[in-house]
Amino acid sequence: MFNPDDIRKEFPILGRQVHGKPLVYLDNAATTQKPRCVIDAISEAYCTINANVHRGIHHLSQVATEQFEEARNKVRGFINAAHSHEVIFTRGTTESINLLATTLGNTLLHEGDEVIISTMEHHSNIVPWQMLRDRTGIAIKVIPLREDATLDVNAYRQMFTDRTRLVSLTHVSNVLGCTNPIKECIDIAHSHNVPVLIDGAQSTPHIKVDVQALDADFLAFSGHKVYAPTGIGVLYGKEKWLNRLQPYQGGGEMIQTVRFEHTTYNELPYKFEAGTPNYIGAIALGKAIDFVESIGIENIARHEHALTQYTLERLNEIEGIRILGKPDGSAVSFLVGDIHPADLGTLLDHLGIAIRTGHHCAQPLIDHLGIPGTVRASFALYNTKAEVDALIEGIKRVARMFA
Ligand code: C6P
Repeated sequence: MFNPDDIRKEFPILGRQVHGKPLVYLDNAATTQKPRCVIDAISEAYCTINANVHRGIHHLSQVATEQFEEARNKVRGFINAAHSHEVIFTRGTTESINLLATTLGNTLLHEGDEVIISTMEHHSNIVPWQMLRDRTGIAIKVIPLREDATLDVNAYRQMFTDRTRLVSLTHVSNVLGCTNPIKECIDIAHSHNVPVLIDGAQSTPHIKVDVQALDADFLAFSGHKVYAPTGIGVLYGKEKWLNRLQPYQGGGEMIQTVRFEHTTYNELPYKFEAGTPNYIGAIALGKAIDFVESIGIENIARHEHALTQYTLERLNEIEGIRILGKPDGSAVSFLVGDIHPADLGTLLDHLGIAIRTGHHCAQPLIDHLGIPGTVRASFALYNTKAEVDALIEGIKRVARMFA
């Protein structure tokens, strides 16, 4: 039985107070808290098996390498990739997208080629393509939104030309909390022989993302949003695509032979993992995946969805409430009358309630909506209805102060 009250006991930080009040942590889209098993895995790895991976003949290095590769295989299972060598460890979603943009730009994209993104992208899925545009002369095309702030799939359908080379799209918006029809978008792109990168930063922690069922060509996500530590993330790529790309960075591990005249590169995935990887982070990510799978991603999705629905219901009690878009996942963005999001966020913080305010690293979306920013509550598996009630009472209290 899924019981958030039991699950909370696994997260030491949830027991602390902030400004003398019990912590109500509703900023999970920014980062999730860590269960004790993940925290312990980091400590245990440093205390018992720490050694550089893929380098040493000695026992510790071999055990560390085994655990590192086991973690890669856990990630493979988590996203149902066909092969573990299709899983590249990075620092997070941002580095994964930069890796792909850089290497596509060095290899397959040329002046006049087009990359399609959407109005609701995070800066991590905008700026790397702009940098590539400035370097190579590619064009960026932006999928518009409908009146209700959902993706305009009909407009998207019309955007393909014979120069379209990639679609790079967020699965779930970090601001609007809506889930894009990613399978449909992938099918449309594939009908034009165009590959798709899914920004899975906000989907992988909350819903099953099966790269084979979706037929995704690439997927980027961050460990720290899936209960793992910071500094570890993943770029998944289909073998056939990764084999066509040149390495991202040069250094140790990504080579086969190095001579001053000529260097040959390692096989997948190592070709894209120059230097000492964050193997402790990867091992801890493996532990976090074990944790999520022991609870069941479907149970997590159901629980968070119910919390979101309950939040929407209760927010509607508040005079002047404006919900942005059509949230159907684990995050809700809103505004209350004329209260500036930063003011509301600061006052809620004094009640021990952690939410995020501002543009959420999606300035073009915020500009499109014509607002100064939003207040965002975002949920994880350990959040409860009582915490939603605390949020609503907090907002009402702030609203009374501004009345
Ligand atoms: N969004 C938020 O509070 P990194 O920083 O690399 O782990 O993730 C970047 C990123 C990429 N795409 C989407 C859709 C995201 O939501 C994020 C991170 C956080 O909304 C921090 S800005």
